Amino acid sequence: AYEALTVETLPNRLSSVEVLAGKVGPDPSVWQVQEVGDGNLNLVFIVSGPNGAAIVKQALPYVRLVGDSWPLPLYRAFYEYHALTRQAARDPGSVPELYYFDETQALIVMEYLSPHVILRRKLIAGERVGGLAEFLGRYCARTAFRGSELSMASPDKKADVALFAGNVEIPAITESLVFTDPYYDAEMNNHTDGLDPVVAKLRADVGLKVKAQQALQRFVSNTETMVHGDLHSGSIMSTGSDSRVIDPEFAQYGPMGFDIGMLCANFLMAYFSQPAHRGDDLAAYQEWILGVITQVCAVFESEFRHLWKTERTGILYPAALFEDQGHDSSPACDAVLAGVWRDAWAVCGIEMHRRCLSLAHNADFEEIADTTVRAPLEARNLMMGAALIHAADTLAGAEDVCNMAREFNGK
Ligand code: SR1
Ligand code: MG
Repeated sequence: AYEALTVETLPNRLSSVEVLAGKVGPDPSVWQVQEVGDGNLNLVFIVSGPNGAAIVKQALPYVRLVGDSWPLPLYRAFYEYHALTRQAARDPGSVPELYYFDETQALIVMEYLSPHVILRRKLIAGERVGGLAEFLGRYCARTAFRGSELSMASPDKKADVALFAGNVEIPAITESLVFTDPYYDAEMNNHTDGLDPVVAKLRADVGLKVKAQQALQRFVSNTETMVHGDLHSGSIMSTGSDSRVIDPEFAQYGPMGFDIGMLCANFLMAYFSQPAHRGDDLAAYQEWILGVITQVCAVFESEFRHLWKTERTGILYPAALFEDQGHDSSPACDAVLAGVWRDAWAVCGIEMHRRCLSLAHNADFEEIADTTVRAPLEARNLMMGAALIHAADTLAGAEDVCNMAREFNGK
């Protein structure tokens, strides 16, 4: 039967997991175990010993952030395991190496990334990460393209959509906390003192709520690729020059623009929160963040177009209809990408809202202790989120988005 691990019980309970003993050391009595989970849901242990270290991640049967009043199925570890295997195949080297999975115990043993730290911590500390935009742009394009019928054989895609359709409660969190709760007085919501007038303005904007619900409709009904589902800066670990994506327990089949939209939102929130974290180098660091957004989007586009030309092996836009007849298929690629960006910018604005208004906030703003400093920065972020949602169909590209951010940052 399932039993949550503790720092004390882990060595005995996992002593027979050979791959763990191989990574850490053969004698569990000398393993050192630290619980380091700082997310909203799970237990995360670093297990170290004479041979090295490994991560043991175990799902809890409830939401850690809230407590056992909010039960949550253990099966999310199953989907995380399957998502990790697909991400590793679709963008090799982008995720931690998987060592072992125990479905009953809802636990995954995987590579200990060191000296990587959570990217959000680096952004708050004003650190730069080499190759970040290239890595993330490629990751988003490869996983979007290779998880869709642009690349996958139709029966494989259908089987995978069916597999992930068993994950009900986890996407439901996103459906409510991300897409819906920010726009009404939901029970678990909270926001910083001083934001009431901005919040009232957003909730009075019927057009905005329609657009947010349209984005939700696409999120729940458009299963075009396997998305990470929670690609924020806390789901990325980096050194000064290397990055990996972690934590795909929110994986589901959804719109191709979802991950890159959520990702850009988290860079924008890092941008808007910087005045509280930086001194002299504020302007330069904020511009570095905007440069990352621009570059992520440019790399996404160029990688997606490259895959379109070289790996279009699925049922969609087959060469038989285009290249084989001497027709250029790039207008079709343009049209697909236009849909991706429309979805991405809408999700981006919605994520900017939910992290200030719904249950789960982010450290970029939350660690600004003085709420008279925090509230105006969050207000800029909220207003830009609304502008993005309204303009999602018509934005020319990431440069437009960055110019919009510069404008709101000056307000
Ligand atoms: C109750 S879970 C709240 C949030 O934590 C996860 O990391 C997801 O972002 C989710 O929306
Ligand atoms: Mg997570």
